Amino acid sequence: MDQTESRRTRITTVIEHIMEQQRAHPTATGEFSVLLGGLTLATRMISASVRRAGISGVLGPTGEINVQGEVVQKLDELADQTIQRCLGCRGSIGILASEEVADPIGLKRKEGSGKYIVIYDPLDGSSNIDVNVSVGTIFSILQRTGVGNDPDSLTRDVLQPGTKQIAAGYVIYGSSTVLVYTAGAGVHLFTLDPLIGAYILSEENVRMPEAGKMYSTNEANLASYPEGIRKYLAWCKTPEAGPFTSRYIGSLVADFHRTLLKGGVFIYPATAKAPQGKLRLMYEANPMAFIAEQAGGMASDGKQRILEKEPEGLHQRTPLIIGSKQEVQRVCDMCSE
Ligand code: FBP
Repeated sequence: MDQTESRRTRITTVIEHIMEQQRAHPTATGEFSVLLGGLTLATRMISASVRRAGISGVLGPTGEINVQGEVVQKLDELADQTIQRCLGCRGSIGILASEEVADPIGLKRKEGSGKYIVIYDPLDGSSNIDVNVSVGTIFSILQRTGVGNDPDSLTRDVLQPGTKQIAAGYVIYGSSTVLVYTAGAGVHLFTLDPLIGAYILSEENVRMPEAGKMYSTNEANLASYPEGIRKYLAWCKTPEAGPFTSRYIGSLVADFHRTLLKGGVFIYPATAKAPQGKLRLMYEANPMAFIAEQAGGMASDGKQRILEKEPEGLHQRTPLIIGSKQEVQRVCDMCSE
């Protein structure tokens, strides 16, 4: 029985898995697994809230508008507060940056290094919350480069390119709750066992298929898509290319998770409504791009590798083309013709 087989049959929790990975790092202090412990606790609490949403009065809007100009859903707010509570008390974290909060939050540290930055989308797929369709939490982890706690120093520290991520992941609250993460040594899946309340290793070193005849995009926006994207989607419908199928859930976590496991391509380009694209670079595109590349896939904005984009703002948007290498490359080739 090989090591992976024995690890799976041995019931491995996510914290054990990361501690085993960290053992390979001579400089590891255990602070990272404490951080991840905070994230797994927060997402287990959010998972419980999502599952009971219809009977606990947390469906619907709060009436607030967030920094994106979007109506804040009660579950968005609950998820954000839960993450701030669970991570705010962990000494290894120096800065939190949330989709729901305009500026990075500096955490004054008595103990602990405060060396980590956690950038996150507390509840992705807001338009699907009230209709019981999969939503999720997305996170990206960086290391602080500075020490200041004034707003400029915090923002300067957060605005690092995706190549600087030391870990990234997401939790999808679907038919089951699944945590997917990478710390730069492959992509691993953990399923939350609601009976014991622990994330258990369910798949290790996941590989995204090199190709896949499935595209995922909101074709209602087709008329205002860039020409290269329209060309690619038209090509997918030709006998020469086909048969392709189309799948679009409208929650990035769910559409990306399917693409990770089954292959294909997810496309959210610039549109008339969103000339820079809709999805956010720091807490949607970068973490998904890190996972995609670690699984053998690819992520681009049509011109540039997502992970090499120099960020200019915490909430900046970007076009996103992500998925199987062959498909993403084909889309980019058609965009550059
Ligand atoms: P938030 O819900 O976190 O704001 O994320 C944006 C999002 O819902 C993505 O999950 C999804 O891919 C996209 O917007 C759907 O956009 P549209 O409704 O325009 O297709």
